[in-house]
Amino acid sequence: MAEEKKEKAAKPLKLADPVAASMDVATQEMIVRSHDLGIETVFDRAQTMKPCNIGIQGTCCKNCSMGPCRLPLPKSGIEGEDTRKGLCGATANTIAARNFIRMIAGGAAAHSDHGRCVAEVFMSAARKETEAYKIKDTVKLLAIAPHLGVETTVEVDGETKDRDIDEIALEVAEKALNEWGKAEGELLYPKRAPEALYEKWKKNGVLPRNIDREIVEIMHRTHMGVDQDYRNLIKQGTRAAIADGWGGSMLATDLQDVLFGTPSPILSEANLGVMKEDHVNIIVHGHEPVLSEMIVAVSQKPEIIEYAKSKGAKGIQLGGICCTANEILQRHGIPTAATFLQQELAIITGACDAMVVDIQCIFQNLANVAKCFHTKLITTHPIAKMEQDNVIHIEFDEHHALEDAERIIRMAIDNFENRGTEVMIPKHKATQVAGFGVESIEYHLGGTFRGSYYTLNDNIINGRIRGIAGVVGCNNARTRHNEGHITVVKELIKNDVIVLTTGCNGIACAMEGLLTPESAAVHCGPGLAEVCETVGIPPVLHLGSCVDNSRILLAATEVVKAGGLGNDICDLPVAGSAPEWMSEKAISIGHYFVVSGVYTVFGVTLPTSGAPVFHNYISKDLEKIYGGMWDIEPDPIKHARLMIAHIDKKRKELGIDKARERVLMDMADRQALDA
Ligand code: SF4
Ligand code: MSK
Repeated sequence: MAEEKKEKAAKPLKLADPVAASMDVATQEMIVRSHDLGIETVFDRAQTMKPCNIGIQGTCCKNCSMGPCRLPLPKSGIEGEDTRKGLCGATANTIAARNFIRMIAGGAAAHSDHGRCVAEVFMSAARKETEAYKIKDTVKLLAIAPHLGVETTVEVDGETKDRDIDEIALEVAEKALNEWGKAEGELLYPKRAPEALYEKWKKNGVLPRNIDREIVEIMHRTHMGVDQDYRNLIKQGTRAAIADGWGGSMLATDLQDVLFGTPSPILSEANLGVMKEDHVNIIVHGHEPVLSEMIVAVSQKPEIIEYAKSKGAKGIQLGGICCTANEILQRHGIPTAATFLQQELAIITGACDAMVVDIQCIFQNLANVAKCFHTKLITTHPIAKMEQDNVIHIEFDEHHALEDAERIIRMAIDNFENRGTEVMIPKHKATQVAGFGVESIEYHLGGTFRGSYYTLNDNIINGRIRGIAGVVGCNNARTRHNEGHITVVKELIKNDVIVLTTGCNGIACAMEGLLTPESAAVHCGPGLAEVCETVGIPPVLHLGSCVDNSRILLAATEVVKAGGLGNDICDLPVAGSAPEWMSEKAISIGHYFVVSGVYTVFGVTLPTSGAPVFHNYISKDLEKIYGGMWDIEPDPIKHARLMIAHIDKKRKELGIDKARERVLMDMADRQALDA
């Protein structure tokens, strides 16, 4: 028996098949290298560790120590009354709803706590307590001030004068920070939604009171023995999700834009091939731009570049992973090194001199991989440390931000000479144009005379653009890396649906070359290709990081405002998707899309399958209340077609389905003429 046990423990990890694990060639090459070097990655662990069959259905409750109570759906399904219950009597619906809204709480907390951190730095900048951060984009400051109830003008002796910008910044900082914990009233930003949507939220009693309260209330309601009605539970999930999308995330995006600049289209590159063998490679990874902005600034200082050269490097190459990548990409064109699932591979190149991590989506296994190389792994945030002893913690503080950034960069430079001989950087990288946002879409697709989103709406109405899709979210090691993302997006643009992307979907699309205007001629249907060619935009517009999904909400609001496509987001020919989601943040994002009126399809799986009544409620019934609904479809082609079918349904309801038929006929006629 002891022998048998020993043999079991010594059993080698099952290795991933590189081609089955990822569609990306650089990733495949690096998985092979990891196997050659005997270093385990997430792709291998996904072979060995299989998900829990009950957890995946959403019906395992461990909210008290009488459990865990596990209520899987019987293989034969449920016939008649569903008698499954936990020790306390909790039904499968209650358990799945509790788990689901706890995921919303986790996601909303992550986005919103990130936002709070930015708001605190913003306050320091407004008070001029720090040299490192300044109010950079005063136009954006003036644009957001009224939404926070801050006046931008003042009456002096009967005359209207512009208010002092420092005064406005300070009041914006105070009002913004107040949104997390104010004692009375309701959150201010949801009023930015179309009026019909705001009224719907009001009528249904889901307007958030403040950001923190809605998250705390989820933890209370889901405690053992509190809320036991899946409809009431998801109602609170709705309140917290709105507090995320139209609160914490939107504030994070806005305040980051004011501090660091509102993005505008910018040229860059993506994939592991952006790392350079003869440069000091510093990879920043996580979500918050407050430190990475400083790293960008310091890395460009002539004396720092000279220091790198004095150590034998030709310069400093910054690269990003996950949404820290998206933040510095959209404002500075810093290339994107990797998606979420490639993070270990960036170190396995042997050329990563320092990996600087902040918060969210960081694998603890990075520390184990870093041990095999010279890479300095540096944690920087007080709430995100690692237990392994090779990890260096340099706590970042906005009051000495530039000094912290310089210390980190010098550490990376000093580490350059410690590289082993075994460096292998895959050659693969692709060009991308990123940095789109509500403002730049207006610039590219707005009307000359009427401003706003007139041209975009016009092209939707005349059918050249069939509809708009927001395709976002993570990678998931339970499915082939990037395949869901790329297949869904290609199917959409082939059918003239313009795609707005964020997060790791944006990175995946960049790696596939879909973020260039030239890709329109290759991959798009004739209508969308014509629009992209005319205005010079890619068919997939990268709007930034996870918190920047708020840009998609505001872009949809602008489409409503521009007119001709109904009065509410749920009237628009739009759909949402997260083909390879994995994080709690994705569930919060998905839910605020749904309750903002967007039909939203998730890939992989949804933790509701063990509770069909609850699942039915968040799909069919929520549509009757908010106009949006959840759906699940793991097959990426079917997934995209569900979205297109929804877009067509909305076109029909708007009475613009005929216009599209006519345009397609025109194209066919034109093609016939060309032949
Ligand atoms: Fe089981 Fe109820 Fe406790 Fe959950 S709360 S673990 S269902 S007894
Ligand atoms: S980083 S949350 S894996 S998108 Fe925002 Fe990517 Fe998902 Fe993290």
